[in-house]
Amino acid sequence: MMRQMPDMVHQDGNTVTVKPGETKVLTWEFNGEIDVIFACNVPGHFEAGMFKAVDIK
Ligand SMILES: [Cu+2]
Repeated sequence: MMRQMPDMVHQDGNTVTVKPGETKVLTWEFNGEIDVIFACNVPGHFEAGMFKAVDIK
């Protein structure tokens, strides 16, 4: 879906879109133990390895 809409901008509270060199803060809060994978949603970036799995204890 992201490949079909490459200019889509995400600003919904759970995602941010930043330009090269730009910095923004995104805060997520979790309750309890959970495994989370966060990733870039630019087309092709997840497949290129731009993601991180976190085991929250
Ligand atoms: Cu990316």
